[in-house]
Amino acid sequence: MNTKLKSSLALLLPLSLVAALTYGCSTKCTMCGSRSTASVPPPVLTPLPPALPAPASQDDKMAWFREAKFGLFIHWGLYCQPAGEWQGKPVAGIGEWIMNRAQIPVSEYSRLATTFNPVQFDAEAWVQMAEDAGMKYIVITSKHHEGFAMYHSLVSPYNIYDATPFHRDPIRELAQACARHGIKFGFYYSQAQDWHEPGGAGNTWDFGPDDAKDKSGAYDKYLQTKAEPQVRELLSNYGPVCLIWFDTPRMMTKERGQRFVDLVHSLQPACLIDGRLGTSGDYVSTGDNVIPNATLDGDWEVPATMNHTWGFKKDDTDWKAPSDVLFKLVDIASKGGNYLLNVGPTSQGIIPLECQSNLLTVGRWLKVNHEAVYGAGRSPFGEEFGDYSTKLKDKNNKPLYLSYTDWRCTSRPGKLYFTIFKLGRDGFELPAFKNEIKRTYLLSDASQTDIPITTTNNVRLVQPPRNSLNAMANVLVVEINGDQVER
Ligand code: H79
Repeated sequence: MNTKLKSSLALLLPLSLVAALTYGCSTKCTMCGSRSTASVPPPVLTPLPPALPAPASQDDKMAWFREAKFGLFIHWGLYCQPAGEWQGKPVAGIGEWIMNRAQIPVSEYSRLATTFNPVQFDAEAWVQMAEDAGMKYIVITSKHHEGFAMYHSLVSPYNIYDATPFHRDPIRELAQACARHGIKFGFYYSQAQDWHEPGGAGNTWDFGPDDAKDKSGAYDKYLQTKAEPQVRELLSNYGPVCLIWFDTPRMMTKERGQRFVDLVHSLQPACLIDGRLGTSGDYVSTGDNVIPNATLDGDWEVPATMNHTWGFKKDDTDWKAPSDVLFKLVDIASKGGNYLLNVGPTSQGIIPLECQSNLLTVGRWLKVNHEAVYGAGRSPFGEEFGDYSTKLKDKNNKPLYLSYTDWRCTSRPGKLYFTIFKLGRDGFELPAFKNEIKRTYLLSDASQTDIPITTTNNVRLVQPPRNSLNAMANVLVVEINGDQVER
């Protein structure tokens, strides 16, 4: 449309209509918020970097993980097509469990592959989103319990490259994009449950009870002919793998678990193993969406999701608000852990836009306040986390734990970062400690203007300038004498 016509139209028509006439009249997708349905051309494949050398020590091995704090979990599989609905009826529960919850036979469920064609998938866009959200690693489902490989597997034809019209390997494309962006890349792999295989755990509706598979040797056959060879492929063909995220270790004896450990160590000694293999890994995984009430020693990670499902469900748009995600991230970091936060892309290959937008808001905050999060140490306090109610009881009739959400503290030698979520009228009351305070300033203040502290009756109050505050949270840096807090 020429400019003259456009401007004369603009006089007569409302702006939105002009935009529609100018840019094409696409309606907004009610599921993911996307306006476009245009397919994205596949990237040209370039060589991937080699796997990393063996780390010199466990500390060396864990270094990137301890620095990272925030990762993107992606649950993507055939289940994103039914998206929580089977034969016109909603199926309760988490979306990636639909095959189990609706007891769908393998013969029917596997037909989902024939229509899976996520033509809007854009690895570059996903990785850019993760980077902009301030996430340092990505973990994607290479195979979930449904048994479908989301990469080009030579071990089983039940994979996205061979069994779908898409005929591409999104894992390969993501590996390449991650390498380009300096984002670590790892895999979720469901080692025990595989509802597609007669010997895999979990599918009792087609293949009978699991203990029979264990006794007959079918389970070991599944492990040795599918799970182990697929883990071998993932560690051989996709460049450096930062971690493997095993899950639900059903019938995973020490011996069976050790075979996976040996495989990972032999192929990529720098690759971490999560806490759900069935034998001990490199770090502890908390329960799904479970944030501990206090600091935990050692290395650990909270797997959690942006809404109430992991795989995409069309009727779950209850995204966590940016302020909630930010609180959880700082809360977890202050307790010594990492936050692996999940999104479920659609069958078109789109991460729902509102979910993206909330993550990007967190990323903008982190751009300013990154020093308080990445590589930062635990809180030296603890009273900020919460306390047990003197009145209310939990479901086990024990005193109910009430979480406080006013502030969290992270640390570095000689520095405390108080991330303040709720600033009282009188300012922020510093917790008691003996160290002399050298300087106090807002992390968002490039000039690091010192904020005076007023002390009355041994209570130290800091009153940050109100005009420059972020609506979600503000980080007060307190530089102290001595590396550690003395109380
Ligand atoms: O991948 C995500 C979940 O699918 C997976 N872990 C996260 C990271 C997971 N596997 N099992 N579980 C979580 C526990 C599942 C419990 C339930 Fe159910 C699934 C509750 C409702 C559906 C199984 C089926 C138990 C009751 C019905």
